Amino acid sequence: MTDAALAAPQPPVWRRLIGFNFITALILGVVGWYVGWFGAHAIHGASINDIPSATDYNELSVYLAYIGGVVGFLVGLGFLNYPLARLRGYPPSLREKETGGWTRYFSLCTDHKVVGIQYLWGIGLFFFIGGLNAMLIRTEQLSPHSQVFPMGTYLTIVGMHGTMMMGMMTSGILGPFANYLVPIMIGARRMAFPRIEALTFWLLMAAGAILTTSIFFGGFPTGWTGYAPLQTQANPGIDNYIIFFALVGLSMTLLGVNMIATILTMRAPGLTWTRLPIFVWGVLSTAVLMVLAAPVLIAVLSMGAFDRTVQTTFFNPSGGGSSYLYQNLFWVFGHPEVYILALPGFAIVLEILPVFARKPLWGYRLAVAGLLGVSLLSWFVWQHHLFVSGINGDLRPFYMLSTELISIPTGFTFLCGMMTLWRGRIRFAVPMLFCLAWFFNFLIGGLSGVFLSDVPSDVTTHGSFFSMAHFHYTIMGGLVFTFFAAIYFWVPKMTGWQLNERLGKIHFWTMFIFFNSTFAPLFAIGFLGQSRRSPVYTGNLQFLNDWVSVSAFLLGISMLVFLFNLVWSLAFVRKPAEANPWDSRSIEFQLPSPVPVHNFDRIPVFSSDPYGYGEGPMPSLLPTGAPAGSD
Ligand code: HEM
Ligand SMILES: [Cu+2]
Repeated sequence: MTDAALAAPQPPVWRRLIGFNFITALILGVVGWYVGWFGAHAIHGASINDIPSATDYNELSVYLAYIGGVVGFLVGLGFLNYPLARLRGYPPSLREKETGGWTRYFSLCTDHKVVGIQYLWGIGLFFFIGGLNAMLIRTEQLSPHSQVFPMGTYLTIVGMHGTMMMGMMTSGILGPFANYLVPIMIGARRMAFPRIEALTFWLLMAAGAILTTSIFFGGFPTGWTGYAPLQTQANPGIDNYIIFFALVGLSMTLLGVNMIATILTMRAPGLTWTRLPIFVWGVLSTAVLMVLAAPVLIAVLSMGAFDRTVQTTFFNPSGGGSSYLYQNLFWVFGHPEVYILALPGFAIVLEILPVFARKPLWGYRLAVAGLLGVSLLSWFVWQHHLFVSGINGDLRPFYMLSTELISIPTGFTFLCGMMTLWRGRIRFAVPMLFCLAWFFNFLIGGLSGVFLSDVPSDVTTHGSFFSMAHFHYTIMGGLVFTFFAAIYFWVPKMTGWQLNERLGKIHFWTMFIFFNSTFAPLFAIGFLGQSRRSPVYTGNLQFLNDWVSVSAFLLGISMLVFLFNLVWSLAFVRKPAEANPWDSRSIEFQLPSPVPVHNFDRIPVFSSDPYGYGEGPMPSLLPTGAPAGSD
């Protein structure tokens, strides 16, 4: 708490624990859950005397219980206070921003920097749970027979891992880093809708808890795609999947709207479109995808929920529905979704490379065109997921072509990145290492994607471990590596403490090596015929599978190295971070670490883009006129 504003006397801790905060939210969440649960039993005609003892479930009870729980949770955090106060005639305010101390991380806070840090820890928690599930999958795969878990449990673990990872990492960059950085990078003091910003975070946390508790309702057998008709027939654990993903969709839509509104309307004087940091362009193109794709997800899941509760037949052929409808709608969301994961990664690479190559970003406009081109094309490819579904084969050539076209704008990103490195003075700091690894991993991910987008080869690789290897190379090798680049690059700025460089390098090298030794063999395993979502494989694949499992465990350990670094550096060593440890020209590094509550004393005026390395002295906003270096 370096901030003078926050050093004002705080009420004692016991006083801060009473009121609208995390504890109240948990209590009201449980209350809301039971209200919904018993309400559903009442609707189903249980007599009032039976309701208190109603421990059986019906479909409706699971939905109403969790909806009640989420509402109670949000009310407990205080999300109704402001709208109600306004209805009673109180003037507008941003009072939630002024709170200080650690308790603000456990409450509704409208400071975009607090929300960014909340997101980092919150997503990190569920990423860890998703990772543990991956370890369990690889434990089962140590043997060619179903050995460790019963079949249904195994499927639940696979689905839980995939769904958790997709749902959480979708906001993996925009949640922590765009919320924290976009206002600063565009010279604003807050996001356009600060309460909606906080809402997106708490919705996501509620969603994560709901998916995790799916195990109490028997889990779900569908994997992360939730295909009907399996979905319609599954036990109530799938309701948790549906509520989880619908809430994630809601959170994504609101996050996207907020980003678009902020970037369009709140840029400081002089910040023209061609001066916008490339990271902000990446956020904008992702946000557009979020706003257009996520509502489709909410819609398709709602239809599934209706099929399960009130006997509609959207996806049920016997009532005139079709499971193709589910598959199409899901992938109309699902394919843009994979670019919602990938684009922020591109943006981080392009943002960080110039700093460590000491060169301006090469081909700025081409890079922007690449980001926008990917988001546009991603709408025209979804049926490549249905090549072998039996749907009309005449559609195949179009989707094959459109999918391959995406490699052109993606190539722009590669080209701009490579040309920025060309003849640069490269420093191999930890964030840079993670960005360089992105080139390697994403190239393999992209090239293997060609085999899946070409119908003749997809017919044999679809549904095998080959596609598993492909998308882990793009999502984990692409997005998750840049996620760590962003952490090492910006967390010192966000927290004010340095991360240990040596541990960072150990983390990088172990993660890079064991990531590749986990996922590269999966291409071969896929070609040799092992199918996805099955604990059983032929005996001749055991050696390769054991190799992969051991590598995966070592990969898991490399994550523990990171976690250790984080906790050790931030909680114990606490070496203060400099304002500008990387000699960056970007505006957030011209502010003190951590950034003060109001970001800027005066709103800055921009006169150039942030990539003018080698072009005169660094800009300075530091209040003390501290040396910002020159380059
Ligand atoms: C420690 C790193 C990881 C390991 C060892 C790992 C391993 C696995 C394995 C073994 C499967 C199941 C394959 C099957 O039988 O179908 C799987 C599925 C999946 N993984 Fe990962 N994974 C890791 C990280 C990630 C990350 C970071 C993401 C995304 C952000 C991710 C997304 C997925 C998805 C979407 C599925 C598909 C689930 C489904 O079939 O429904 N994984 N992973
Ligand atoms: Cu796709």
